[in-house]
Amino acid sequence: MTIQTIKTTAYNDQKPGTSGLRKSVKHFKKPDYLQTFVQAIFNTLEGIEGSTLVLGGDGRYFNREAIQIILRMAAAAGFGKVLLGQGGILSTPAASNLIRKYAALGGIILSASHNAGGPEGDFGIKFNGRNGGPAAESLTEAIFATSQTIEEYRIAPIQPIPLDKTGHYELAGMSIEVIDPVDDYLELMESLFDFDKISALLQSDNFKMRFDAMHAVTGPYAHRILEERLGAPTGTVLHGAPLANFGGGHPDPNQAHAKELMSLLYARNGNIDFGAASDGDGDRNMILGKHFFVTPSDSLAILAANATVAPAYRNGIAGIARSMPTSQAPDRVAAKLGLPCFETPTGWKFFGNLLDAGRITLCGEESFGTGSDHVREKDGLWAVLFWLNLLAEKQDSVENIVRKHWAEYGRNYYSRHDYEEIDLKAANELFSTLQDQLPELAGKTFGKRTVSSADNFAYTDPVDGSVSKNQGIRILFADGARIIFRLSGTGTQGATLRVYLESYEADSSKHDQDVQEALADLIETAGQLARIEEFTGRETADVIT
Ligand code: VG1
Ligand code: CO
Repeated sequence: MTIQTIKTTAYNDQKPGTSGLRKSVKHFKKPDYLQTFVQAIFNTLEGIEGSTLVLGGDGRYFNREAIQIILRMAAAAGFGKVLLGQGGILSTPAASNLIRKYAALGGIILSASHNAGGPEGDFGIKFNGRNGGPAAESLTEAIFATSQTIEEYRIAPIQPIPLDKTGHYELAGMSIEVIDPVDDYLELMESLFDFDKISALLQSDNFKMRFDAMHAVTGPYAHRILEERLGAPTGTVLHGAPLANFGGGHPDPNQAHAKELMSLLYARNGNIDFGAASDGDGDRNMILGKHFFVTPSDSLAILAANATVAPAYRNGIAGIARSMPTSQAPDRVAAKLGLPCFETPTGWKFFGNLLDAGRITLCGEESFGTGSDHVREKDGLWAVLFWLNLLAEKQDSVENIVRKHWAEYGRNYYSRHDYEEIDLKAANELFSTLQDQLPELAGKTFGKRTVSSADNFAYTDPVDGSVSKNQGIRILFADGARIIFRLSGTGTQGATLRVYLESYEADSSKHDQDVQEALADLIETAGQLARIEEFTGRETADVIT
């Protein structure tokens, strides 16, 4: 079959952000925009000939068209085989698992994660490498460089293949396996957790759970695993049908966007004991108890402290890593267990080397991301099953488990304030204002707290020595409190300012404060130092989690 070579003009804005290339659907529909980026990936990769590519996405608008294009380009590039999720569906952690399990060269995951979908929403594309993890910075830089000089792309002139039933196709010398997206993932989860115990819990009359798939990719996974395999009553999974526009909302599992689940768990006479949700591509998780929200940073700390309840981690864990803005709660657990604890920049790609080298077993981010060495992505349903395993083992409520943890380790009051879609120029000015103050901040006192140090976070990877600079401004206080400022690398409109606030309280008689009240002085200090209202024109944050 003759491969077509199509002349094209390079774009100069295909720089991947925190997690792949993310733009509005409209942007992705510019002439050959997707093709140019995919060709840049293929031109950058080595060893394509005859190798396997994993392909799937979160089901959002443009997913199916993009898949047909990528299949034809993969055939032209010389891949031997594509493993494709049925219906074009693969959650991010399931794709990571498939890459590892079937020794693929890598995978392309079509998702803009928690960003809204639909014709007016966002689209995205990420490349994961042989280890199943997001491409390292060196690779994304190389792809970006290639994308700017692309002059043509190559595509096989084959017909679209049917996506909706499993099957095998041979096209242009490449085989395509359309596989069930859940099978391999379910098998992996069965190998990690005590399914008998979890099953007994989910079927008991004293325990009620709701899982909100937010009309995103985890619907099929949750129906199959929680309801069919583990026997949770039908109706446990909410919004389980993936929709191209996620029903119109942001598939972002947090207090602001998972309102319906929040109201179920917080209902005055509610009887739901455990609530959970995941995001567009299935890598995030939110954990709720009855009238109780578990801060993602606490969740990582609690899972680490109790890891041995799960068969996979019965012999203990090697170490923990958290992204820099994540609260220091996990550090206290690591210290007590005598384990190493690493602080990485935001984004899962920075955990890959530590996981590959066996230096950590668990890792997480404040942004509702938790994971382990079972794959190289954060994993929403994995976290939910881990919590279910913990609840089944402890026979205690979510709230009690968290309160006991605080009593033992102290509580890290924590919150993130997001100012969305602000003016890019103003955001940059805000950052230079902060940067200019950094040298003089140490020793200054704000209310009851004194700054111990202030810097712009830089990370040296302990495994390969690579250095990543400008990863967020940190203001650290002598009492363990912190204020961190970052600009989002996943937004598609203007700039999004993230302000992360943390304050430590050892005294368990003071663990009942309202989070925003406990952090009120830090919120004020952050506002003063960064002149937030002046630069953003907003009195308060748009989203508070
Ligand atoms: C956000 C989160 C970050 C996460 C990233 C991808 O990035 O803060 O912790 O790794 O999203 O998650 P940013 O640059 O906007 O702060 V996902 O679920 O979009 O793949
Ligand atoms: Co995601």
